[in-house]
Formats: sequence, C-alpha cells, structure tokens
Amino acid sequence: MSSSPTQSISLTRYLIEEQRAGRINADLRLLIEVVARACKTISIAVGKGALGGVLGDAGTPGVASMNIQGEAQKKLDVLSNEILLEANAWGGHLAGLASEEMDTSHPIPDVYPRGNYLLLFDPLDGSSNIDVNISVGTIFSVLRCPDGVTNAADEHFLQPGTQQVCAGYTTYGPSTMLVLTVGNGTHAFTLDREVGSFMMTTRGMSIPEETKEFAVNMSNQRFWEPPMQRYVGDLLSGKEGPRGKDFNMRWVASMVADVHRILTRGGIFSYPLDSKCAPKGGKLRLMYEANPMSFLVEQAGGAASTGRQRMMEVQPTGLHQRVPVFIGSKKEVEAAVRYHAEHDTSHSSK
Ligand code: AHM
Ligand code: MG
Repeated sequence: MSSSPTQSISLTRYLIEEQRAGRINADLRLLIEVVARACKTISIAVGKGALGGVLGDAGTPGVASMNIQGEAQKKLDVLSNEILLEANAWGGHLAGLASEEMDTSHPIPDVYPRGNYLLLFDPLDGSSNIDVNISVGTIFSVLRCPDGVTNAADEHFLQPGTQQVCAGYTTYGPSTMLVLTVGNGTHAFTLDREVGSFMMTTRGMSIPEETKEFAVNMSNQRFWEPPMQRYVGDLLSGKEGPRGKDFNMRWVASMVADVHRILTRGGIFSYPLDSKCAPKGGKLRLMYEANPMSFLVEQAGGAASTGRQRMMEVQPTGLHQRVPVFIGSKKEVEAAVRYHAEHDTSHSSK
C-alpha cells in the first residue's frame, strides 16, 4: 500500500518545495493555503457540534432553506460555504468561485484584485451525517481561468476534469485530514490540533489494484440499471460466483469518508444511475465531487469512470451536472465498466 517516510513536513513546507520544483506557482500555493486555513475553521465548527449551536437545518423553523439541487441545507452547509467564500475573496489568486450550495458562480468582488484560478467546492459533503456525529468533509477542485477572461462566468468553469491543476478534500473525522494532489501524487496531511498545522502523514498514497470491498447504497438496488444489478449480484455471490472471492461491504454515506477509506486500503465506491436519479443524470455532482475525487484517486494509481467513460474526460455541460460514479481500485473499476460494456453491446446488437 502507501507511504514513504514523511519526517516532519508541514503543508506549508510541502507547498514551498513543490513551488521550488516548478510544479506550482505562488498563486496556487496561496490558494491551497487559504483553502486549508478555511478548512481548519470549518473543522472547529464541526467539532463543536451541538455546543456550537450549528446542528440542524438552515432557514426558519419548519421551513428549511433549499439549495439549487432542491436539497434542504443544514446550518453547517451554509456556514462552511460562507467560511470558504470569505477566505478566498481577497487574496488576489482567484478569478471566480463556484459552490454546490450556490445557484451560479460567484465573482470576486470588484474591490479586490483577480487571479488566474477558478475554485470549485462542496463546502460540507455528507450533509445527512452532520446531525448524527459521523464524518463529513469539504471537497475542492482548481481549474485555470481561460486566457483573456477577466470576469469568470459559469461557462468558464465547464472544463473536463483532466484540466484540473489541483484537487483535494478535508475529512472531519476522529482526526481532521487534508488529502491533496497538484498532479504529482496524492498526499495526506493530518491536522495537529495543538500546533494548528497540517502535517504530512502519508506521502504518495497508493490504492491496491485489486480489492474485496465495495461501497454502494444497497437500498437503491431495485432501481439500478441491469448491468449494475448483474455486477453487484456477482459480488454478492462471493467465492461460489463468477468473481471467485467473497466481498465485504461498507457505506458511510459521506463520499469523503468512503473515498478516504479507499485511498487508504483500496475498494470500489459507486453511486450508479438509478431510475430515481436518472432524470438528473445521477446523484453525485461532476464538478464538486466526482472530478476532484477522480483526480486524487488516479494520482494514487486508482481509476474513476461513469461506468461508460473515464470520469475526467466528461465534457461538463452545467455547473451542477450530476453523473454516475465508479471510483477506486483500478481492476475493480475496470470490472464494473466491463459489465456496462457487455450489457450495452448485447443490447445494441439486438
Ligand atoms: P451531499 O453533498 O448533499 O452531502 O450529498 C452527497 C452525499 C455523498 O457524500 C454520499 O456518498 C451520498 O450523498 C450518500 O447518498 P445516500 O444518502 O443516497 O446514500
Ligand atoms: Mg456533496
């Protein structure tokens, strides 16, 4: 699996070394430091839980406020969004921001200088776990603003995942961890709460190619497409079935926590198309969830697909676009893709 020695390398030191090696510039370094600082603030709010008065729905009592996705917002969703917006407005490193919690992209206020990067984030992923004290997280993705654009609008964010220059997430679990890639491997940093610094704890995360563990919300089984029914059916039939081995299942319902487990010990995470989410294209969001996680997982030797296409090659058509997701151990993602291809081929030839 993972890791070479990390000595005592803080996130700041790691970023300075990446800058010296010419892999990132000063603006991208600042951007990552600012996001990391905002995540520390979110971590404190999440950690206070009920004592901080931050649990429960946003909005007025009995009338929860809704985001663009038509989902009820939690107080912590709104607070985390505000923390990230405020932290990133004034540094001069961004041309614009977009968030899962905002209808449209957010320009940098005129009073501040503009930079060349676009930042996208899901401020608090795994909202259904906030009130029950289960891990949640922040996911982010960084793109370059197209040349010559000074006022970034929604269309400028619509770049495939292969264009990302950085992606990461922070998981607020028993410990707070930041997992990051700038295209030179995927590295994990753990927050030293006493010192207030993210310290590198795994350099070069590496996902085993094969796995015996899958993550999916089984309660949706009857709504899945036929290839997904067949794929999971074969996983469940274990040693006696066509896959010839027994599989274990895990489902946290926080993508950050499920993907973190996969980056740590392998596995496949899937939120496939089902007849409930099909009209929207899937459940998870391409720009804020699927693409950044795909970049992190590919950089750790894993794979990510919609079941029919490499995730990072999907050309986005909307900021809040949703997609089916298969992500994790390379050979297992390839197996899931094979089930879809076999189904599609047999149906197109009829
Ligand atoms: P959110 O961004 O509104 O929190 O939704 C995304 C989350 C993922 O973290 C998780 O994998 C999935 O939704 C869980 O969905 P379900 O409750 O259908 O199992
Ligand atoms: Mg989310």
